[in-house]
Amino acid sequence: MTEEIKKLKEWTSHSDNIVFFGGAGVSTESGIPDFRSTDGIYNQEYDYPPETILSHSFYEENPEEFYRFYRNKMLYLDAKPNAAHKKLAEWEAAGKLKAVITQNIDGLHQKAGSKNVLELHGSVLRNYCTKCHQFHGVEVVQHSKSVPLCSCGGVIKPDVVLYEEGLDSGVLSRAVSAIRHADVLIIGGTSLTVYPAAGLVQYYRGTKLAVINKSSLGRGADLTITQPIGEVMAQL
Ligand code: CNA
Repeated sequence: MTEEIKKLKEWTSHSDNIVFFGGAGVSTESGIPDFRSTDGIYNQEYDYPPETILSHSFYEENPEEFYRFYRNKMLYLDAKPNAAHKKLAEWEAAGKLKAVITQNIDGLHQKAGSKNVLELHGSVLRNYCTKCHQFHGVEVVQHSKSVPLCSCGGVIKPDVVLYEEGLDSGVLSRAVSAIRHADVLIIGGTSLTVYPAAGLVQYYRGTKLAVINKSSLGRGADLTITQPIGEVMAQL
């Protein structure tokens, strides 16, 4: 065990107010590609950059292309939680962790057993009709050949925050409050480049900010670990 991991273990073993803030890198060890790693979605061949396809205006103007990309690149329904998701759920059950704040939309934290998950960008598992507002499971989107439609004829939209769309203010304020009151804040598997989510970090007031990220974020953390997050969390 490295000195950094030893230190994080010491912090987390003495705390009952850990908050975790994570991104796509938390799920790469579950086989879901992130956006910005070398094998991430940004480096795969596609007609448009993901930020363009996953924007509200693109969704409105090219719904068939949006759903083609979405079905191919955003749905990993067989993925299983890895050691990072599991450790966070274990800490919550033991009364040590207050919240998981995630930019991920894959539902893996809940699959691992976490209860207080603040999904800043929504979830692929929830989908709703834009006309009659009925909720639908992900299968309707997964198995649709083109734009998924409700029995009422309305378009079914994933409950996922697209670029150009606003975040849920209730989720955002709960995230701010959790971070503001956290003792240990662990930021993991995120490039911290997507706003407003990335700006949440500024609300932390403590002195135990740990970053676990494969690439350096170049920010003033109290502890930085540049190893795969699942491997790190398995040792805590
Ligand atoms: P990102 O910009 O792709 O950054 C991921 C970061 O994680 C990078 O800095 C990587 O170096 C790092 N990383 C990758 N694998 C690991 C690992 N095993 N251990 C530690 N670090 C690792 O992703 P962000 O979350 O920062 O960007 C925000 C977007 C990506 C959000 O809007 C998400 O909805 C979106 N996204 C989500 C998923 C998902 O739900 N699993 C997948 C792909 C993209």
